[in-house]
Amino acid sequence: MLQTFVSEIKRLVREDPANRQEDGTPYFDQPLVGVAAADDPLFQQYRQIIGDFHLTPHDFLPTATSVVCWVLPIVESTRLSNRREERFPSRAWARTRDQGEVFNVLLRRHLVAWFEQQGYRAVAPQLAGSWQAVERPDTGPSSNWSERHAAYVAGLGTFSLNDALITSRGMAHRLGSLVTTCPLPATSRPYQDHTSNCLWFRSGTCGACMRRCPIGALSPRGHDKFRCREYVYGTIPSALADEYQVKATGCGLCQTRVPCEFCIPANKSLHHEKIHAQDCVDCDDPSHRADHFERELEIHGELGEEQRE
Ligand code: B12
Ligand code: SF4
Ligand code: SF4
Repeated sequence: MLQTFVSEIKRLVREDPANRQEDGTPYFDQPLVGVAAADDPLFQQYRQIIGDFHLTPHDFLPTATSVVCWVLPIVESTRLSNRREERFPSRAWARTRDQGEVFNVLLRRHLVAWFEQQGYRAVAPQLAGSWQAVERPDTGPSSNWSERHAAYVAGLGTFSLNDALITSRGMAHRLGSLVTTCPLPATSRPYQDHTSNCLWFRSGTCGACMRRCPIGALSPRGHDKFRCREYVYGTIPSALADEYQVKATGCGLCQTRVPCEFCIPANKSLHHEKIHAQDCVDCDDPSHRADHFERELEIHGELGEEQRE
């Protein structure tokens, strides 16, 4: 059954005209799919980790046995266009947030109907009447069903310094999920803890996403969600919504031109970006940048005194 489901979601991503940009390029590449058991203890633990407002799969569908999650990787041309930006998202990124999510909503609906055609019940929490946006001083803007946390249980990726989920296809993606009574085998979680894929937590290096955020919403203390939201839902749409012909623009600068953009970053890596040198911050031409290389080396095995120096 899982294979038939995976074939169906892949077919929709490949063939559905709603997954097409203005020039015919898809919004999203082929999806990653993971399954969690509806009674996985993590869903109960999320009521402490996230907050007591967070619902479990059984709150959405009391007889649910499985939670199916998918990752829709954003296509390379869109990622490349956002990499070039320093202040606001590219048009392609904004349209992916706006129109790409319209496709993701259709996908949730279609996949719920697909399970029902197979004789099971299914609910997409994000579209359910009981789904709610929640705001509290301790959690900031959040919701009572976090698709990233569901995808973490389903073995699809781990959290990061900038909060995004780093999957085997990186963090430039959108997520979807549904709960169903169809019994499916749970996917294993190929990580040690909830931040294993992020270099900041894994090896105390990187921090590239902090330098990418144009408003300083990322710091060693993490993600200032209030500041980020004001920018993503206030400043950027005010400046660009009409020009891009969208309602929502997103931002995602911290998800592009970073080592975790399209893969799980390796410890031993060479990372290159263009930065403003301290003495040229006031330069009039924004295309003038200094080259900034970061090289991380991981050495295995016994080393002699001389080799250590
Ligand atoms: C509210 C919201 C926002 C808020 C707050 C974001 C946030 N970090 O929570 C604002 C408006 C700022 C926002 C902005 C953006 N968002 Co938004 N947003 C949501 C929404 C609706 C709910 C998120 C939620 O409930 N989070 C719950 C909170 C509590 O999670 P958290 O703070 O990240 O969790 C931390 C703790 O739980 C902690 N933790 C501590 N101990 C433990 C232990 C364990 C075991 C675990 C697992 C975790 C854990 O780990 C986490 C990281 O620190 C979701 C859709 C959905 N229903 O999921 C989209 C969603 C998260 N957004 C998304 C995106 C893409 C964006 C933007 C990039 C905008 C854009 N499209 O360009 C920016 C990115 C900002 C950022 N750096 O995260 C995607 C994320 C996909 C991805 N790549 O990860 C989602 C999933 C939408 C979707 N369906 O694809 N968003
Ligand atoms: S850019 Fe670096 S520090 Fe930021 S989330 Fe990615 S791996 Fe972690
Ligand atoms: S999405 Fe938020 S945190 Fe990321 S670069 Fe934009 S404003 Fe900064």
